[in-house]
Amino acid sequence: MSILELRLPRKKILITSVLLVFCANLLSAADRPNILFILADDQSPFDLKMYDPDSKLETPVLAKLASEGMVFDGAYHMGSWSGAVCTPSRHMIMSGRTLWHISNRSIPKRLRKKGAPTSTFVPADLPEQTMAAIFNRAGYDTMRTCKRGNSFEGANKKFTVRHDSTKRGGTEQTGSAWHADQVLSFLNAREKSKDADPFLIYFGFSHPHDPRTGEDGLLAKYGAVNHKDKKSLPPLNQKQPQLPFNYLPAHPFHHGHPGLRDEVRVQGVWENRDEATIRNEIGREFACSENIDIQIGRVLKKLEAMGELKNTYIFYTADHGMAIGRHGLQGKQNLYEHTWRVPFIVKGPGVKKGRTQGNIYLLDVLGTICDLAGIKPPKTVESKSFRSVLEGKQQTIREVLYGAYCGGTKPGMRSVRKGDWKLIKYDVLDGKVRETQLFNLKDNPGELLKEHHADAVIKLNGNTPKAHQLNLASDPKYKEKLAEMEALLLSEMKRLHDPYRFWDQLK
Ligand SMILES: [Ca+2]
Repeated sequence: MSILELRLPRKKILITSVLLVFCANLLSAADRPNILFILADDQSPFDLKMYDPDSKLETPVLAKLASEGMVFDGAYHMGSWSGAVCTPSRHMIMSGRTLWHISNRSIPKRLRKKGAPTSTFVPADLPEQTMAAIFNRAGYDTMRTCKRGNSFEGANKKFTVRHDSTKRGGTEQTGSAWHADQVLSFLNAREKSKDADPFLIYFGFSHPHDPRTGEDGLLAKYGAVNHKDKKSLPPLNQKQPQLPFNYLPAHPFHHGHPGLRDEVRVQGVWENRDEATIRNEIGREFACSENIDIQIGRVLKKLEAMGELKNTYIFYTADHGMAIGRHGLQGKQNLYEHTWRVPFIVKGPGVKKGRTQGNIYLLDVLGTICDLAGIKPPKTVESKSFRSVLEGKQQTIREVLYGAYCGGTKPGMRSVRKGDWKLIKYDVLDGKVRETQLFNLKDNPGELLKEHHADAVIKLNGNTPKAHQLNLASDPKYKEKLAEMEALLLSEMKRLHDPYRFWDQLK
């Protein structure tokens, strides 16, 4: 019995309680969760079996992560004002801000405030309010590996340990293994120095972004070759993945970005959309994606051996999706689900197992990891925390989703989704292309168009669409729904400070 208790017996309970609370606070400080944020570069959710059971891609590590954690069916990137869709996507991830609030480049010169050095919507000290800066201030050790460029350099510089390099080769030194090696050296150093601070690791890959130079063994598994000869087509091989079920040999109208690199200059594809080219290219993509899975496995194994896995939130996603033959497109500059959506898996303490809609943007990650780590995010962060979804208390945090592609001719493309309904509009090439698409994603999840119903396409992709799986925008039955979605799009454009308007939005 202590002297304190002898002298103050009646206060014993109170003092003991105070001491207990004090100790508990110390404990929670030391026990703050680690964050491992894993980002693939250019990956459609539908490449992965958990989003398309027919996919040939084998990712056992991600499959295990998904079975032990939560898989999101409604995770989106908000869009892009540049052909380099990576750039705004990564700005949004780093700052937790919406598309028209992240960079001066997003606002056309004629619409900027006269003399203003930066957009009205971009705080001057934004890099100080980004992921690593916030977590550094909260006492976290921050580490990052990723590709170089097409990113938010001001935010990237804030990571205490940083090893960025673009690694798109087919060997350990030149490919995805290099990124995993950087994370493993950080963890080895941490183990050696017995560092107990919580960590935030930003584990980015340079793949499966093109050129999709896979490792030989993995390429062979998917029947693919690193095709470099523009004058010939790659060989067909039965091991190659089949054509996507929403494949088209050409998009029905121009996408609005003439000369777009991703649609005309990608090594191995160029302007070809034939079966051999697309199947070989998907095989290359899968070879790169399986390698990513292997590399994630190495890092998770290390965390487990260190006893850190249980206290780590693991996020797996991509900066945006990808077409590779779907809808006759090749790149990331469109707003179909394969490209607007991203894969999204989370595992960690208190995360319920299963599937959820979520309706989140990548920009919600920052607010959410702050929430999970007990950090108050700065006012600049526009994320909505989806912690309640991770804990199984809610299915979704957003009713309405907005998407933009504005990197080619203006105003470009816009999309809006609410429930099962989705609208996409195109106003490009100086008014030469003005198109509206209305889909019911429950009835037509692949966003099939009338072109998918052509006999030649059905023969090629082996998929017979149902009669109603069409763009419903011109169907009089859905006139009211169309008007509702058009109004919703305009209200989202205004709410998010989209500086453009479409032909039929101008009064
Ligand atoms: Ca990308």
